Amino acid sequence: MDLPGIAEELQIRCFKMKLEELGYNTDLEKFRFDHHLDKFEIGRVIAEHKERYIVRTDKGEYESEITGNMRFTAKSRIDFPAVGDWVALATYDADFGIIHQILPRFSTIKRQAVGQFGEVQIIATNIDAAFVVQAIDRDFNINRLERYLTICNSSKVSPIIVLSKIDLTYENQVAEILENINARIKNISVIAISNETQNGYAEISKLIEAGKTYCMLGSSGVGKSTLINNLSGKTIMRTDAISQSTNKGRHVTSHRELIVLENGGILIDNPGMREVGIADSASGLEITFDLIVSLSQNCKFKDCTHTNEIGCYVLEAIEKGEMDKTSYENYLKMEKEKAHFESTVIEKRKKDKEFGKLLKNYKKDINKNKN
Ligand SMILES: Nc1nc2c(ncn2[C@@H]2O[C@H](COP(=O)(O)OP(=O)(O)O)[C@@H](O)[C@H]2O)c(=O)[nH]1
Ligand SMILES: [Mg+2]
Ligand SMILES: [Zn+2]
Repeated sequence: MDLPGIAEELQIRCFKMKLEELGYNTDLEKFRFDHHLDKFEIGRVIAEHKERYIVRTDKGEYESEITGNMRFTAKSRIDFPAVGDWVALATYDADFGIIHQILPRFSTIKRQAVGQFGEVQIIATNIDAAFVVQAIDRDFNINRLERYLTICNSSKVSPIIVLSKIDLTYENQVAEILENINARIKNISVIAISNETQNGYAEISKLIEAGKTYCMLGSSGVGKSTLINNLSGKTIMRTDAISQSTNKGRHVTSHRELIVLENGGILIDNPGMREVGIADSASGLEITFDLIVSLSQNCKFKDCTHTNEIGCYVLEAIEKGEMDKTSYENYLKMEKEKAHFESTVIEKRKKDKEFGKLLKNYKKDINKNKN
């Protein structure tokens, strides 16, 4: 009898079972196998803070850093690990690890970094669906909602809209807002909830599937962490009321950003975002504003900008009341941002290239002087 073989197999099975609870799947296992990563542990990044990562494997949690080589070859933020990533990890001691490789991401939610044009920032990776949360109070803004949807659509992540804090208003106001959303945004589920009364929780729970990963998107203070805590039945995420006077305590990063619910669903919380810039969301815009895309096929000119052209079908539709004017204006604004983003990326690449040349010549000069 081949006892070690059986033991080994059991161990492998056990290893897979546990990682699967974190969302590990056969595609990732195939990659691990094909790339001979068996000398590493496989784990998922469950929190990040200033280039230190907490990685969860089947054996526990490891505070981790990346290899020097990984940092050296990184071309942008995209090449660094992010919450949601699967990584190959060398572990040392009971709780320290070095990340050697990021396994392929099946989806990446990113945005334009605030104040750094041309730079993108990863919000989370390997996400199946995103809950876009807006509170029904003064946070509510359909333009911003379309912005989040565009980000989801360009990331291949399906969005679900969550309207929170409905306990703060009357039922007919909730109905009115739902109507407004439905007039502009089609084919996306909208769930109205209250973290106080837990109204709407059943509907949300029904959507969450075991082994799938969900990300919370939305401004600070809308109730994302409270929702995760309540769904998990534990206080895992730090909740945080915004202090309007000092602005302090705004971006409270919780210790763990990725958690597994009892029903097997995996949730990623997100520190709030004050701005969500549009990065490379060309296809995202087209999906979110599919009505504009289908209307524009009838425009007289192929390169119609839908702003002042004669024979523009989009403008005609607005005139006839078939297309929402504010939604159209929101589209134009994001389209402009996208164009600006693209041009700054090109500009940045040019500068990087020039700098590279400069460095090369400089090195040449030094070598010349040496000889
Ligand atoms: N009335 C009401 N307050 C809520 C609701 N959800 C969250 N809050 C409160 O709003 C504040 C911010 O909540 P938090 O979950 O930290 O928001 P986050 O920044 O989106 O994670 C806290 O004081 C919560 O108690 C809700 O549905 N109704
Ligand atoms: Mg929070
Ligand atoms: Zn047009």
